[in-house]
Amino acid sequence: MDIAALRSANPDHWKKATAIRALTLDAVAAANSGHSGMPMGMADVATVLYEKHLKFDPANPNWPDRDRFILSAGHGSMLLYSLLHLTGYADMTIEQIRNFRQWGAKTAGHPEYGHATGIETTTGPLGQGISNAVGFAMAEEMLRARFGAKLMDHYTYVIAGDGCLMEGVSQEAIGLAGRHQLSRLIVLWDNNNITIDGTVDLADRTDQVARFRASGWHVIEIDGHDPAAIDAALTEAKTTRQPTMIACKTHIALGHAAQDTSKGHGALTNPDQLTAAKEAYGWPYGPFEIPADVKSAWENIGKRGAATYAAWAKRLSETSPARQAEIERIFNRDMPVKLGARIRALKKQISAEAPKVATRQSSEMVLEVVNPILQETVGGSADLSGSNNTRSGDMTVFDVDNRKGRYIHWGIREHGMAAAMNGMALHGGIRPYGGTFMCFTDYARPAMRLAA
Ligand SMILES: Cc1ncc(C[n+]2csc(CCOP(=O)(O)OP(=O)(O)O)c2C)c(N)n1
Repeated sequence: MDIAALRSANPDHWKKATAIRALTLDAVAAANSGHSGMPMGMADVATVLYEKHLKFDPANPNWPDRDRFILSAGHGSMLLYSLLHLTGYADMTIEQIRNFRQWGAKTAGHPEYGHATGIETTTGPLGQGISNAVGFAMAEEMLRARFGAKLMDHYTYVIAGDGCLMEGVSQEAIGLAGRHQLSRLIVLWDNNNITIDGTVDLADRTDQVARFRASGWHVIEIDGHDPAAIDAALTEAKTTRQPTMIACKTHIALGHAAQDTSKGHGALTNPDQLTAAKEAYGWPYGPFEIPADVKSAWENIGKRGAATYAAWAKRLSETSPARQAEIERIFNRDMPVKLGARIRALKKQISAEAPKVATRQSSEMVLEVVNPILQETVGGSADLSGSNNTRSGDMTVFDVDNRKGRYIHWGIREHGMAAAMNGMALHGGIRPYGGTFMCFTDYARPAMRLAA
């Protein structure tokens, strides 16, 4: 790869992307562990995404109508931590970056939900993030249908690697997204042909482009180091009726001696090679040092969302008080007052009548009371609706032409169902539940473990 040519082609972009690469190299070197190659390879894609497309406001990180960014390739956590630090998330200080992977720091080896703002979900177990993202995108569709595009109108972006796409759960996610035409879901595939053991063909020869197309996705193939191509692909992705996969051809550990090798995947800590990489980048700064012009360019990107947030908050304030209260309630996960009285009445009735019913029937009796009151519940089953009794009488089926539907036919996809439900819950405004038979919950276990 001709680094000098990349530098001179887009000097301003190069400096911003290089800040990510340099912070990654420094943090991994200081920790003496971590994954350098993926953030170095995807820095260009991430820079264009945050600079030109992602709707976010570091000052209001829980804004319900923000775009969601899911780092499915969670081992590349320094990509996310760098972005959060550079764009000005208050809790992602340079001290946190310096303490990458240290006890008590927010900057865990893999991003953990709740440790720092801007981390939308816990990733690390490959395949989970892209599968969570299906739930995030479904939640957005449902809430846009319920509250209107003035209040709910955002995208879910995912960075996924070869490992995410090899994990079986990704097929369940891809199939669901294609079937439901989740056009607000945009996956950026880090197509670098490298995993830990070597090149991808050691273990896989799937034509990923054909695979996504066969599942109903729009696919775009680009050079993942060309900012104009990245920008154009993201723009195109927003015009389609299908979910979009952008295959970003990249070089793992770009500009380092380990570039394009499996050595580049992990911790690049050799001091001479680190110095040589920074020299090639034209980055003469000390460890963790970001020059003021680059930092302020990134901070300006972070401030860009403030006006969009303010406009959204104004639109919210102009809707009816009842609607405002409802949005606040569902995102705060509060219960409607009348639910308690209805549950008490049901308990009283059941204890008086003492009916002999199967557990799935008693579950259904509760759902019949809860669902009409709790409009944020979303039910479903992995093709066992009639056996699990998960659909209450008031629920219609979620589909392309019925985004208000609150019942999902997940198909025979227990793992994908559970992972998507995690995404819905993390999106906020939705309370998902799903059913299958007890023995098949083993198929959903990785996602259930993450939920726990
Ligand atoms: C479920 C699961 N299995 C194994 C791993 C360990 N692991 C972390 S990264 C990785 C290789 C992933 O390759 P790729 O997605 O191509 O990442 P890149 O080499 O491009 O950084 C593996 C096997 C994991 N994180 N999750």
